[in-house]
Formats: sequence, C-alpha cells, structure tokens
Amino acid sequence: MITLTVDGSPVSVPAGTTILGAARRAGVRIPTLCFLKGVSDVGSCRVCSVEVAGRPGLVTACNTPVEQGMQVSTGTQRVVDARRAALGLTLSAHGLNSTNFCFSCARNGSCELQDVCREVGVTEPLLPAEPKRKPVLDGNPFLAYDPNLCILCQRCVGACNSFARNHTLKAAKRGLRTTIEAPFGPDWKATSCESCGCCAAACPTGALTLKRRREYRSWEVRKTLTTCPHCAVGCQLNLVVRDGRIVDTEPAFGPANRGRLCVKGRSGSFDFVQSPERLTTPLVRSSETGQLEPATWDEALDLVARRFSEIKRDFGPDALAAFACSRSTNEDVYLLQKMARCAFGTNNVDNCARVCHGPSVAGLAATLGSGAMTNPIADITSPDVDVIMLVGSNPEEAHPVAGMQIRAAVERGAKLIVVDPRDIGLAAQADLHLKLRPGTNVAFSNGMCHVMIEEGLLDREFIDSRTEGFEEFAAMVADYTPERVAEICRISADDLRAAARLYATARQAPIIYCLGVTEHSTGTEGVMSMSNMALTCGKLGRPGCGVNPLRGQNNVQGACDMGATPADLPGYQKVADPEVRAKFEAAWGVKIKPEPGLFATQVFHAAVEGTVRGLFIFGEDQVRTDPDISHVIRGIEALDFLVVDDLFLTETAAYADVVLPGISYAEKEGTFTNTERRVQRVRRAVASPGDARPDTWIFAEIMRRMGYAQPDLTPAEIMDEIASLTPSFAGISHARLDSPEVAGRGLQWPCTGPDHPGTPIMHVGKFTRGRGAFSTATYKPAAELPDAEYPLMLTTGRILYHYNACAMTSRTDGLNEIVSSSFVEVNAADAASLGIDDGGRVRVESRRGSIVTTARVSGKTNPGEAWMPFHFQDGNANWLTIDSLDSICACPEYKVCAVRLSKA
Ligand SMILES: Nc1nc2c(c(=O)[nH]1)N[C@H]1C(S)=C(S)[C@@H](COP(=O)(O)OP(=O)(O)OC[C@H]3O[C@@H](n4cnc5c(=O)[nH]c(N)nc54)[C@H](O)[C@@H]3O)O[C@H]1N2
Ligand SMILES: Nc1nc2c(c(=O)[nH]1)N[C@H]1C(S)=C(S)[C@@H](COP(=O)(O)OP(=O)(O)OC[C@H]3O[C@@H](n4cnc5c(=O)[nH]c(N)nc54)[C@H](O)[C@@H]3O)O[C@H]1N2
Ligand code: SF4
Ligand code: SF4
Ligand code: SF4
Ligand SMILES: [Mo]
Repeated sequence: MITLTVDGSPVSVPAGTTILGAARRAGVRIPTLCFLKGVSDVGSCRVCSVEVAGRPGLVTACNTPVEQGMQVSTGTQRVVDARRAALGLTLSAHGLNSTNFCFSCARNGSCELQDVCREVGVTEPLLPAEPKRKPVLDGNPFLAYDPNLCILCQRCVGACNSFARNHTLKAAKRGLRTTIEAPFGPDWKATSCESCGCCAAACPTGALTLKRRREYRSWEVRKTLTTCPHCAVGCQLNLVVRDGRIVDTEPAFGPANRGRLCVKGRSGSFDFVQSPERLTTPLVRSSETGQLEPATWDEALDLVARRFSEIKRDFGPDALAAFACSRSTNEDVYLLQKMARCAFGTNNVDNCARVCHGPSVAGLAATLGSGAMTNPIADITSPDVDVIMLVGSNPEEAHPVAGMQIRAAVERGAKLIVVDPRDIGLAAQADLHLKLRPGTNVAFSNGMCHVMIEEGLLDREFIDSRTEGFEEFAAMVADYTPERVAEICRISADDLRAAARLYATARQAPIIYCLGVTEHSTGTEGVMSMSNMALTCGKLGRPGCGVNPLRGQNNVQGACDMGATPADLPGYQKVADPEVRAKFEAAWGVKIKPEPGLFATQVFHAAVEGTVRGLFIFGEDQVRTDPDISHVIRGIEALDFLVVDDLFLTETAAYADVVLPGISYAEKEGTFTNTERRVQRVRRAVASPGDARPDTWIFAEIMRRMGYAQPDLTPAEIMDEIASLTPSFAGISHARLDSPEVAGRGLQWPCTGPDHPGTPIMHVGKFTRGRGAFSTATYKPAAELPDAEYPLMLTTGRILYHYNACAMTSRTDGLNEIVSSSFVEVNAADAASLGIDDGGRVRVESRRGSIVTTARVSGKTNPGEAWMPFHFQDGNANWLTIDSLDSICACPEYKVCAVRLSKA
C-alpha cells in the first residue's frame, strides 16, 4: 500500500494505482475527458492535469502512478488555468462553427465534452474553429465518423484495441497533428472491422457514432436493462426506447460482457422486435382455401385443444410431441414442458440442444456428473491462464464477446492451440493450429492422452484421488500413437506431441469447445474425449481450467435445465427415478411416465411411421435448420396436426395447421441462463404488436382447454414454482435477481437456497458424480465419407453477422447489407481442378439434395474439404446434410457429409 495526500487528505492505495484512482478513493473529483477505465489512458486531452509537490510540470492524473508520500493538488489556480486551456484547445479542435454546432449533433445532451466544459466553466474555444469541413465517413451500415467533431482523444482507438481487441482503428501522425484512421469510408469492407460499435460507445462526442443515434436525443428516451437475445454469452444491454419504440441499445457492465457487445447484440437485437413482418394474430388453415387465414384466439386455441385431445384419445398421449424454444425464457420453457407432461401426458418434449449441445449434456454428465460449462468466461480468459485449447469452436463469429476476451488473453501472453479443420480467424493468432480432418476429434484426443501418458505429463495424484477407470482408458489409448493419429487426423505427429506438452504442462489451461466436437454421429464420444484430456492432467475443479462447451442459443442452457428434454424433468431430475416422479406428481397432480420420450430428431421419423401425429413447435424452424430438409418435410407432411408458436411466419410455420403469435424477449419478463449457467433477467421494454400474446399465456390456455387446471401465473411466480421443485434452482427468484445484492451479476446454478451465492466453478474438490469417469471410446469414422461419386467432405457452420435461420437477424437491413446470401468455401486446388472461379456460381450435390450457391475460393479449408454456412435460404446447406444421428443422444452429423461440386 502507498500513502499519499490528495488536496491535503491522506489516502492509502495499492501500488500501481493512478493519481486519478487515488483521488477517487479520497472522494476528490478530477474531471477527465479522454480517459476511459480499462480502455484508454493516453492522457492526450490533459483535462485531468494536477500538481504534484516537487515536480516542475503538471502531470496527467489518469496515467501517473502514485508514489509514497506524494502530495497532489487538484484545485490550485495553476491546475484550473491549465485545465481550462486544455479544454479550450480541445473545443477548438472540435470545430464548432456556423455549419457545425451542438444542436445538429447526435450526441447533444449526452456529450461528455459538453459535460466537462460545463463542469470546468469553459464556453468558448481557445482558437477560432477551422472553417474547412472534412468529409464525414459513413460507408459502414451502422457507424459514421465525423472528423470535424473529433477531439483526438483516442478513446475509440483504445476501445477497438484493448476492448474489442480488433485493432482496426489507429491514431496516426500527420506532421505535428494526430489523426484518427477510422475505416468507415466507402471501402470499409476491406478492413477487419466487425461493426461491433465498441468504438462508438467509447467516443465522448458525436464524432464516432452509430448512425441511428441521430434519430433521438438523450432526454427523450428511457432504458430497460435486459439480456441479449442471440448467443449464449449472455451480454447485458439496455434497450433504449422512445415513444414505445426501441431506437438503440447500450452495453451494460454484465459479468460476461463487461461493457462489450458484438454487432448482433448492438445492432441486430431490436429491428426484428418491431418488424412489420411480425405475426400479430393467430392463423388457422382454412378447410376451404387450404390457406392460413386470420382467426380469433378462441377459435385457434379451441381447435388446438380439440385436435390434440382427439389424437391423445385415439392414439395415446405419446402420439403427441412438443419442441421448446431455446431463444425464449426459462419460464416459457418450463411451462411448455409442463404442458407436454401434464396436458399432453407425454415425455416427448425436447429443444434445439438435440441438434447442438445434446452431446455435451450427455457426455459431460457421464464423465463429470453435470452437463454444463465448468468455469466462467472471465475465469478461462483471465490473465492467469497459460494455455487455451479451442476445439471445434469459432468464438470470434459465434460467441464474439467471448472471442474478444480470448483475443485479449492471447495478446496478454496465453498460448493458443486451435483444433479446427478451417482457418478460423483465431488460427492466425494460434501457437499451434491442428487443421484436422472433420470427424476425427476422438482420435485426436486419444492421441493427446497417449502422449501425456507416454511422456509422464499426467497428474497421477488427481487421477488416483478423483477419477475412475484410468487403467482401462490408458490401455485403450496405448494404440493411439502420434503417428497413427496423425494419419487419421491428417495432421503432423510432432504438432500433436507439441500440443499435448503445451496443454499438459500449463498451470491453468481451459478446453473451450463447441459444435465441431458435438455435431457428429460420435458427438457424445467426442465430448467425453474432451473430459479425458482434462482428467488425465488434473485440469478440472480449478480456476482457469475445465471443460467448457460454449452453449449456442441465448437460453439453450436454460431450455435443458428446465426439463424440455425427454428423459429429464427440471434440473436434470430423471423421469425414470420414482422419487423424482412422486415429487412432481404430487406438485402437478398428474401421473408422469417413467419411460423417456422421443428425441426431437426421432420425431419426424416417428411421424413418417405414423406413431407421432400431433406436434407443437414453439420457436424453432426445422424446415430450415434440421438436417436433410426433404426428410423433415416428409415428416411434417405426415403429421395429422401441426401447431407453430413463433414471432414470424417461418418456413416451418407455413406448413402448420395453426400458427400462434408469441411475443419476443423485449416484450416479456423472465430469465435466460447463459453458457456459464448464469441466470440473468430479461425485462419488458415495449408492448407486443397486434394481438400477439405471451407464450406462457398460450400454453396455460391450451392446458386448461385440454382439461388441466393450470393457473395463470406471472413469470416471477413460475420461477418460484421452478425453484420449489428443482434443488439446483432453489435459491433463484426474480426478487433475488433484482435485489441490489445480485443485480448485475445474476446467479450461477447450482444455487441451492436463498443464501447460497451460486456456483462459479464446478467440480471443486469433488465431481458432481463423485469420481470423474474416463471414457474408453475409440475413434469411429463419420457416417458418410467421401467416395468416387461424392468426393468432397462438406462441413457447415456459422458466420458473425447472421444467426441460425435468420428469423431475427434478417430484419436488420445493415446486417443484410454486409452479407445476405449463401456461399461455399472451396480449397483453391479443388477449385482449379473443377474449373471453379472465386465468386462463380456452383452446384453442390449430396445424396439428399442439390443447391446452387456462390463459390469462395481460398485456402481456408484443406483440399478435399468444403465449408458452408446454413443461414441463407437461397442455398440452404440443410438440403445436403445427413441425418445420421449420434448413437447416444441423437444429435445430427451436421459437420460431415459427402458432396460433389460442379460449375453451375
Ligand atoms: N453469429 C452467430 N453466432 C451464433 C449462432 C449463429 O447462427 N450465428 N448460433 C449459435 C448457436 S445455436 C450455436 S450452437 C453456436 C455454435 O458455435 P460454433 O460451434 O463455434 O460454430 P460452428 O461454426 O457451427 O462450428 C465451429 C467450428 O467447428 C469446426 N469443425 C467442424 N467440424 C469439426 C471437427 O470434426 N472437429 C473439430 N475440431 N472442429 C470442427 C468448424 O470448422 C467451425 O470453425 O453459435 C451460436 N452463436
Ligand atoms: N447445417 C447446419 N444446420 C444446423 C446447424 C449447423 O451447424 N449446421 N446448427 C444447428 C443448431 S446448433 C441449432 S441450435 C439449430 C437452430 O435451429 P432453430 O432453433 O430452428 O433456429 P432459430 O433460427 O434460432 O429459430 C428460432 C425461432 O424462434 C423464434 N423465437 C425467438 N424468440 C421467441 C419467443 O420468445 N417466442 C416465440 N414464440 N418464438 C420465438 C424465432 O422467430 C425463430 O423462428 O440449427 C441447427 N442447424
Ligand atoms: S466497430 Fe468494432 S471493430 Fe470496427 S472499428 Fe469500431 S471497435 Fe473496431
Ligand atoms: S472519434 Fe471520438 S473517441 Fe475517437 S478520437 Fe475522435 S473524439 Fe475521441
Ligand atoms: S456476443 Fe452473443 S450475447 Fe453478446 S452481444 Fe453478441 S450475440 Fe449478444
Ligand atoms: Mo445451437
């Protein structure tokens, strides 16, 4: 600790604290302008200048560290004069003149330059403003840079470099002048800018802004704190509302994002809410026209209840099934599964985790006892982490705010191992990139463990005290010599050895993985292999370690936690367990079947066979997102009765007998659970459109009309019911989440009582299942390998700017402007031999279907391998993908199928 005085008051602070920090601690306010905590402390504006006894010149408080015995004065005449002069100069650079004044500026009223000038009492520029106007750069769909208003404080540069870690913005020297090189001109697309807007959020003036900022003034709006509706990072943001319309977003300081947002959260999270294409009234298929026609809620709900009841009576409850929406709240999902179990009477209920991280739930439960991310994002990207191993995960595009924090960890010195068949962005920063053949993860990780065991890099004490099954496992991996694995995975044996050494010898090293591991016919085995690596070298139950699936949808963790799965009631309590059933039967007043229901991916097969006849789809678009679309359509057409509850008339909804308009996250109260098991609040910011109704209201109405007396409960009351039945949620309530104690950090389950603080790191001291279990899964090739007829291996995935079937992101024009149509990435060698040019149209065919799309020729994939996103309907990859399913939990093999390419 260092003791100093600020304006005569003594204060003690840790070494390394700045004068500004010490003054704040002492309760002394020093005005600042260019300073932004954690983002920028270049000291360029000199507004924070202070006097230090014994030093000739003034020093900038924001970046000068304290020293023992320092005497700081913040209000002497010399300081005040200097501060006013500095601000006067800044105001001159700000270029206010007859064509350019505060009234016309987007930030008028929320400008930090205005604020600090008022505080310091500066009203005039020191020098006359330059008359010459520089052009405004506004080629980017979301962002604009007006150099005339720029005060060269460099906060934007700091935000891009140290916050977004994207290094797109630069401060350059032109002679004596500093200039900001902001790439928002006509050729902005050629830069690495991700349009995240972190720079605009940091700019204190109206120089670098979101264009939409021009449309409102700060005094006209109110803000609602909520959770991003896209990916499972769970960024906290404010929806900015004027006159009942969302006009903007602002980042909040949530535990996972700490002030950051990506382009989808910042700019893609509200246009869909107020899109004119939203469903506003129930639709019922007319027996006369065969078309979906508007209907009243009574007509629609009575029909739904009558048809489902008839199917139940004639074919039994298991002829019904329901799919839950992982984009919606925990409270919605809980009630949906309750509808399936209490009104339908079936365990045929599932959610999109089936096609996504179902293998994580199953594989981690089998090896560790709990199917969730073991450590928080801040922990696995902290400065203490030595090595990050990223397997089949592209966080810069799919979990961008986690990606920013991974980039930061790597820039701070963490080593990075990327295990991915493609040159994802992070591969360029990797110390080792194992560009393995898709579908070979189990061989890779068996090889890793082989090397760890062979070279004595294992943690014997951890293995002995905390795991079981090691001897059998070690015997199995003995066959996976680096040379054999290198051949299977098409990587170098030396790289494999190097990766094993790097990972095993690190003190803190998390495995972060995603769909490159799960979406395979051997996905669950792939996940168990991730556990094997961590168990072998004792990297579990400790900070900065663990096995960390980045979950996909904003609330897919929650959808699984809430029991929208065929074998589990809420909190992974097994339907097969008589005690569990007895508890729920007593609470719900119904009998629950002991047999697990069908997996979602089995339901369309069952429909074709005639065993499932009625289906309720809540917020999923399988006709775009399930593998082998032709098969999905056959299943859907075979159903007697299909109900879709969505925000939009999706491809799937177009096949429905009844379409029900639900409401979006911005129109409801509730909670989402992010990938860190963190339950966070979702809050109503605006009214819902037309006659759209809360999804919970819809489910309760159907339940009642089918004869189950479900009371109308508020989302807070539903959470209380969840807590009363689910030990791991027992301490969670809306009241507690809104309380000052918890607000802003949420609660990470397990949270077993009202005083339980939640659980940031799992498996500390003991695994949820007792001992960690090694898996002895051996490598099995993917279900469909390339052959003479279909010689290329196709793998599919995501890009930054669009989300799944684009139901939501396609309503934002700026995102569509950046990219809005399908493409396939082909290796240059394959393209050359097929006569395919970059940008040319190509036909892609598999045994299941054929599409035409645009070729992107590069070296991103290996020869013999192609990659495409599945977002775009103009060439949807899912006409091609195969519905071969994971043998344990029925996840489809989206990541491998065989195709052929030809010039179209
Ligand atoms: N922008 C955006 N973000 C999203 C989504 C979105 O649609 N758009 N969707 C959300 C959802 S639902 C999910 S589940 C997540 C998914 O997030 P991710 O899983 O990160 O995304 P993907 O692009 O599907 O696949 C990740 C990587 O797996 C690699 N891969 C393919 N096959 C293999 C293999 O056999 N082995 C290995 N090691 N790697 C392989 C691919 O090359 C790819 O880089 O993203 C979420 N976030
Ligand atoms: N080829 C290929 N295909 C894939 C994948 C892949 O990697 N490759 N990934 C798979 C994965 S991981 C996933 S998760 C699936 C995703 O597949 P889906 O779940 O089918 O895709 P989404 O586009 O997220 O669909 C969500 C729907 O919910 C609606 N919705 C959102 N919020 C609400 C709400 O509050 N209430 C109501 N009623 N509706 C709401 C939206 O309008 C949208 O139509 O796609 C899978 N498909
Ligand atoms: S939008 Fe994001 S990536 Fe682009 S310049 Fe700004 S901070 Fe950098
Ligand atoms: S654009 Fe804004 S943040 Fe960047 S240097 Fe100019 S005034 Fe500062
Ligand atoms: S990283 Fe995910 S949660 Fe965060 S703003 Fe982007 S899409 Fe939303
Ligand atoms: Mo997903």
